[in-house]
Amino acid sequence: MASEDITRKNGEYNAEQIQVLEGLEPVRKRPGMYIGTTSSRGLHHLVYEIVDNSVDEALAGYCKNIHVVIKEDDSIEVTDDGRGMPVDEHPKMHKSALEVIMTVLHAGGKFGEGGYKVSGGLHGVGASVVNALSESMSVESMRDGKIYRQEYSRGKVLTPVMVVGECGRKTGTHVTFKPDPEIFDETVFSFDTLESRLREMAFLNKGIKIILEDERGPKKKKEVYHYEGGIKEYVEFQNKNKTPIHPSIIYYESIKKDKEVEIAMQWTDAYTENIFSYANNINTVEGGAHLVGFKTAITKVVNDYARKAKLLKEKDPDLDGNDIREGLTAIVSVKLTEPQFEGQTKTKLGNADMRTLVDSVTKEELMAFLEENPAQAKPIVEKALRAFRAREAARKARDTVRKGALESSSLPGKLADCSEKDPALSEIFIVEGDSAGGSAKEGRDRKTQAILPLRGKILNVEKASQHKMLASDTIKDMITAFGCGIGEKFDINKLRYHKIIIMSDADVDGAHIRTLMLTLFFRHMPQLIEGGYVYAAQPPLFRVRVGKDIWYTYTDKEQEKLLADLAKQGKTKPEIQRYKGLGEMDATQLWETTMDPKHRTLIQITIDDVARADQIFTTLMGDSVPPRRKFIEENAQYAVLDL
Ligand code: TSJ
Repeated sequence: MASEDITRKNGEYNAEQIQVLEGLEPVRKRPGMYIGTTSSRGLHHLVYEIVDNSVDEALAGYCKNIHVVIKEDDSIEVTDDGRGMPVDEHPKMHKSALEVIMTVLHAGGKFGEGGYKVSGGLHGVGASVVNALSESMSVESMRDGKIYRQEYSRGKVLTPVMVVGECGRKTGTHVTFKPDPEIFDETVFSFDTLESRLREMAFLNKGIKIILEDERGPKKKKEVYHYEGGIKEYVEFQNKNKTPIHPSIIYYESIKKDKEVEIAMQWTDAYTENIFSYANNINTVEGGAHLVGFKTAITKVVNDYARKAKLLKEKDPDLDGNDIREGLTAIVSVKLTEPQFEGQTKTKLGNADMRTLVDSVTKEELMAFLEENPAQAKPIVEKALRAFRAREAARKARDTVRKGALESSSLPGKLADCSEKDPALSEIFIVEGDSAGGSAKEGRDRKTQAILPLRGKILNVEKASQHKMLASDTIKDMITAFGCGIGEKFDINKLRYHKIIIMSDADVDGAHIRTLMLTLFFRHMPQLIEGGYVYAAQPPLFRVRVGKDIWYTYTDKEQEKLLADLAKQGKTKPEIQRYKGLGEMDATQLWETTMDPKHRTLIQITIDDVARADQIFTTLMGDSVPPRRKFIEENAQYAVLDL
């Protein structure tokens, strides 16, 4: 395997620069190794992998427009107006550069100066992996007045690189591919998922225009993502359903030869902080050097300013970083030539020089903003002061509560605990309503399944301070039952159940309750979701009986199919019961359909896209009603689970 680092000479691209590693068979054998998963997530990843190539071309300064189309048959078409992929012959392999890029694993050109190759980042497995995992793929490169084309199937070349036409002065690359159903569990693309990532890409790379079109079904869609303001517009977008406490979005950038920093921020009246950090367009979920630099600088600058402006008295203690960041929406985006990705999910930036750079740029720029805009600085400092006082009050409330309900030795009275002590083998069902709670207690497996019935409304934590939240009995019960505490003292290692299962009705109210609980978890115990401990139970929608045979179905589609099958078998007049709520099932039915690990379906709650999840919760739970109504109308009951 040749893997020496080859840099380009005279700014010219040579086929020699392509690093040659191996063929594509391993990719089809072990797709998970290359794209993480063959689920829907892996499927969408293919699109990002291809689009990254065009974004690289844009970052190198040669491409403005990227056009993505979901075709009628769920194949994908990506077109850009860059230089067109090189087609010159590789001297050793005697193949066109284009063919090498498409058919050889880890083959890729180096962009050298002037660009940050994002596709070298998190996954960055390249076009050949997409090719290997597609039942069909074709590439066209428009270069030097000619259109070159090659076709493939499951990574194998079908045709040589041929000139198929002329294109005059036009240049660019055009790719189509259809993911292989032999590989993927799911081959239907979600417009929303693609939209979310492509929009994010457009925000992160100001000026590039990405068009997303959906040619499927009766409702064709077309969206254009094009932001001259870049991440400044991203903050505006994130805050569109929130209430800013000062008018300007603070924005600054620093562009050096091989390092770029771009930051935008604005404070709102929310109780949570929303800082999204990126390195080379990759969401650094685990943070890292750039984020540390940013946080340190903000804490120092706001404190220094507050003292200078006498908003903080000499005897007052320094404001805490957490208090300063309450309600802050910020995007921290850095680009660098050799990113070091660390951490469990390789989403933590390790490059220490990014900490000092972001720190120094932020100190200078944020201080300048506060000093030049005292009328905007004041509400920012006052918000931090209020947060500080609220946090003190919450701490006091916690201290009192800890002696009582939050003490893990005194579990809530309503909890029917399981006898198993190993958290890995224990699960807790959070059940809405007393009658369902009763059936669940009766029907459960007492060894491994605990039941916590919830009475009354769950507090909407989106609109309440931590202080108020800790006064809510339902929330206190959950915190105590889980055993890991709340706030700074939260300790995931003390979690008493490795499955927390939300069991609510399959209707709009049930979805609402689920959303309230997920909001609580997402905002105050995100480690529960990140750790994969949170699930939603799936109760059946129908019970169908013919004589002694009984079937349960969980979706309308399943029900239709069952009824059709029964009709074919001549089983007419089935007795159909539609479950309006969990309360309608007796203990045995509830066990059989929803709780028995052998037969139930659990939906694990995951959050891939924190920015989108934040918006969904703000929209669903925040103050402004019209966007909420629109969201609910568009997403019905599935929205909440499709984060
Ligand atoms: F690789 C691919 F098929 F996935 C793909 C590549 C898909 C799409 C939609 C676009 C691209 C692509 C590649 N767009 N633009 C480029 N540019 C180059 O590959 C390129 C062009 C010129 C030079 C040069 O030095 O002259 C170098 C490169 C790497």
